[in-house]
Amino acid sequence: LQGVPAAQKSSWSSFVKSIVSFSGDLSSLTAPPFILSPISLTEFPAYWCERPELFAAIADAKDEKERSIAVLKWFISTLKGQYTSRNEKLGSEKKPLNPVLGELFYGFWPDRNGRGQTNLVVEQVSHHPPITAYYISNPQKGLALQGHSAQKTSFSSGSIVVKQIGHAILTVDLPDGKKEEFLITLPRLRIDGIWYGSPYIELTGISYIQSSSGWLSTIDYEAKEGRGYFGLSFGGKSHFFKAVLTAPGSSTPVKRYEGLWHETSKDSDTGEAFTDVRTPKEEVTVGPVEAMHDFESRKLWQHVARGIREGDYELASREKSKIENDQRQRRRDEQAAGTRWQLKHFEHIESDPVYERLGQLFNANPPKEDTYVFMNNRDFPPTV
Ligand code: 0T9
Repeated sequence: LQGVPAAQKSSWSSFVKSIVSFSGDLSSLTAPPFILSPISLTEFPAYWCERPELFAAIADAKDEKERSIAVLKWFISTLKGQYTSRNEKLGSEKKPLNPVLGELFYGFWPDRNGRGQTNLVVEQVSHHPPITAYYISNPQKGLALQGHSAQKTSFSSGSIVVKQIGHAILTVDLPDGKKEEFLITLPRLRIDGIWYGSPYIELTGISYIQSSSGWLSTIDYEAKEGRGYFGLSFGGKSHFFKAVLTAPGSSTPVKRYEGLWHETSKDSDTGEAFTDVRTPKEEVTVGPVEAMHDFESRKLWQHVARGIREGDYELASREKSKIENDQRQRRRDEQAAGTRWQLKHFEHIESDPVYERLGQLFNANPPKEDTYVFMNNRDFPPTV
């Protein structure tokens, strides 16, 4: 139990036992203080855009094939932030704050060198189970990413296995007035290191990026070895991936890439550099807490977060109880009044038509998924 402070060893052991015998929504389990993160899950969609210039570059690609390559490059370059940044910042993977229904997170990345400003809107659209919807747009470049994220967790031979539910659709407005769409599916996660109290994420399985133009990227996180130009140089290492790009209606790879998604990757055939995320990323800009709506994440959780950061766990748990009691009261009031919580920015639809249409092209499983459509009712830029 090297990751666990002496005073919390027995509470970690009983927490691990409760995970083992539990299936469903892990976010609702009470965990020992050392593993708590002061950051809410509503902040996580910001990982999609911490390299805004790679996002913007999608709009500058010259044709369908190049756009698919630009989307793959941007996607792979987000993985380090999505899946290893808590280890780097907080020492290990930690349990994020479980957002309340209606929790909000707004932010942006400023325009720089003509890349355009990128805006972020996040809303917690369900509490039980937790579902987070997001909309990221760069209007100047004609780019918009809409998605939602939920998880199904189970426990298997010492690891937490997380199936990601949800998908993202990237829409690109082309100069000729047409739109190109990309359906992005999400990999499975394995959370290892649980026994030692120092959890970290490994990606498993396969994910896809299907373009409406027909180009398809298939990303394999479990490939054991590279076989291209680099021989076995990346093989067997953690965070290894291989990706292939196929043309419309063909299954023969036109491009192959491989490498470590948290470091660098290359074109498997030419050895040319593909992604490099060793350089610093740009964190999202948010307004001051004083100017926030009560349900904006950093305002809502500010005292809980301070308690966790400063090791004042009594403060954290007292403040968390206040939030939970307020939520319970709201739900009771709604029930008494026969009303339901109204989402602010998203509208739920049972089946996403873009998912259905693009999913058919690569036999997506499941063939249909629901979605949350952004209502286009947030003005940017916010005042900072
Ligand atoms: C979408 C991402 C997701 C959210 C997190 C599984 C997890 C909640 C969901 C999938 C983002 O785009 C990418 C990264 C990390 C994922 C989290 C890692 C994690 O541990 C939590 C779960 C709910 C736990 O908190 C498990 C208990 C904890 C003690 C293990 C550290």
